[in-house]
Amino acid sequence: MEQPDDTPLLQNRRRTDNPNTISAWWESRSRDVLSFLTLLLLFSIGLGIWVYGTLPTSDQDEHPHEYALSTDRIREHLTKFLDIAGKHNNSRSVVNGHAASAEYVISQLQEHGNCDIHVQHFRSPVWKVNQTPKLSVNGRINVDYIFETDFQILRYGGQGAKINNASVAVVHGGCVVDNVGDVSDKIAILHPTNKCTIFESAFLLEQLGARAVIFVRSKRYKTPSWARVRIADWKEGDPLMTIPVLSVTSSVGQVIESAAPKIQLDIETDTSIDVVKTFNVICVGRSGDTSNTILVGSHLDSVAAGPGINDNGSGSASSLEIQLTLSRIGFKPHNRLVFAWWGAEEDGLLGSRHFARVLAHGWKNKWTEGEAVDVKWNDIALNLNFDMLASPNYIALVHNGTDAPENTRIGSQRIQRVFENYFARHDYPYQVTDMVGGSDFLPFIDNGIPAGGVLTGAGEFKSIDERREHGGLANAALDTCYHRDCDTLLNINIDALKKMSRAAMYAISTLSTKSDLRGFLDNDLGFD
Ligand SMILES: *[C@@H]1O[C@H](CO)[C@@H](O)[C@H](O)[C@H]1NC(C)=O
Ligand SMILES: *[C@@H]1O[C@H](CO)[C@@H](O)[C@H](O)[C@H]1NC(C)=O
Ligand SMILES: *[C@@H]1O[C@H](CO)[C@@H](O)[C@H](O)[C@H]1NC(C)=O
Ligand SMILES: CC(=O)N[C@H]1CO[C@H](CO)[C@@H](O)[C@@H]1O
Ligand SMILES: [Zn+2]
Repeated sequence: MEQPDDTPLLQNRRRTDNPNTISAWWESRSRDVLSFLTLLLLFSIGLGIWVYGTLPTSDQDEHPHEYALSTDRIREHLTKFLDIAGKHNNSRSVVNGHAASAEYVISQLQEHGNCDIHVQHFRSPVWKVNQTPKLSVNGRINVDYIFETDFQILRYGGQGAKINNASVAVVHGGCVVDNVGDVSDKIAILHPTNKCTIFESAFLLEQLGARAVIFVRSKRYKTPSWARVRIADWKEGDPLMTIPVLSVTSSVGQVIESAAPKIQLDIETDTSIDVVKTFNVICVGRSGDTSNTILVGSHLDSVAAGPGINDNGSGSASSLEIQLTLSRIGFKPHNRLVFAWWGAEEDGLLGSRHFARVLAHGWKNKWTEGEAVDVKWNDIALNLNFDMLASPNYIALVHNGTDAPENTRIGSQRIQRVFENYFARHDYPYQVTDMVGGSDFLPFIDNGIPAGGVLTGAGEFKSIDERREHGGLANAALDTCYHRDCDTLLNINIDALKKMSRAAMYAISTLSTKSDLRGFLDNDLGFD
């Protein structure tokens, strides 16, 4: 008699063979096979789950915006900027290729971008030196001083003049009329003080009838100064220097001051200051919370001396491509994005300063009415600034939020941390650098808006330790072509451009998707 079997199929097969012994053997065997298969199955499932769990989801899946950004396309924008500079005396400065660069940015935004474009006009003074200036002393001593070695003309130092045989007035102080003395028809020589700016001194002396002003540089410096003798945040209607303003080294200054009663000076300068009209381009995003606006800025002009492809074309081309990429992938920010391409940065941040003056202080020039920009100052939660992003011998630099004024410090530190997270995730070396001046974040942190950004360095040298950490060349400038005519496409470090533009994209996409941006910016991390 056979035991009823729960597996009829096998039972049938057994019947064809020897009914007794074989069926018992097969029965036990088949149970083994079955449990083996079951175990194998369970094991495979377990293995699968384990493998799946430990398999990293790719960085690309987690940070799609970074990978959507094409370095090649940023390079194409830079090629375009270089073409434009080539057609405008090899420069994209206010008086050369800036307008054509802006037209290119606007046409790209109109064609492929997703924003309302506003143009904001303002005036900017443009300074030019046409001939090498001359300074000589006659009388008890006779010397022709050497330009750039013994003396220098300060930027914005006058409209040019030919002064013969003028006597010298040694001025002490020079900030208030009382302690100036008689300077009328004389060349005033003085040391800068920290009681007033060099412009305030020089302008007072001009109003008191001086024919020229000479500042003596402190002993600490080997060369004369090339500072700007101009109101830092100059606006239409503010005064500018008319008489020449020079700087001499401390030793030349000593000679002139001690011989002053017995010598006369000749000064000849051929310079000009023209006040020209220029503009900012602002692209106001069409979606996202307007009361938590993120303003992404970069400057579009170059210095007069070169095409400015790294400085600061690399920042403006990157932010252009970031806006176009976000439009292309249909990015919907939680917080509105506004992109700005500043004009006249190289003339002292005048574009971003104009923007702050109009929006934060309600300042009006004659174009303000017709050109209202659809952004309120208090709606701007933060500013991200991208300047030079592709220096050939670069160091990845992140602005130090602790440098910001107290009311914007915590927010600026938070922004700094966002960039640091990017470099840490990719294991890229980076350094923290100051945030005290020199670029367009300044009008923001000075007017209550936290800011941050990344950059790759300019004329400063790389130390041996920095070379160990960051690669490249030691004892060489981070950008040897900084502010020079060789700042062309060859001056672009593509690795830096890729790394840094993606850092910018990461910060922009991360911050614009935060659901409580203001809360995030107010949250003190307890930095140093
Ligand atoms: C380029 O420079 C030349 C000579 O200095 C000048 O005549 C010309 O007007 C300049 N062109 C532009 C577009 O600035
Ligand atoms: C220069 O001025 C001094 C002092 O006023 C005068 O003695 C001298 O003759 C002048 N020299 C010339 C070439 O005008
Ligand atoms: C950041 O700035 C603060 C204040 O100026 C300074 O004390 C600190 O050392 C800076 N940090 C770095 C990493 O440079
Ligand atoms: C990062 C950087 O070096 N940017 C430069 C852009 O141009 C301004 C004006 O010349 C410089 O001061 C900045 O340093
Ligand atoms: Zn510059």
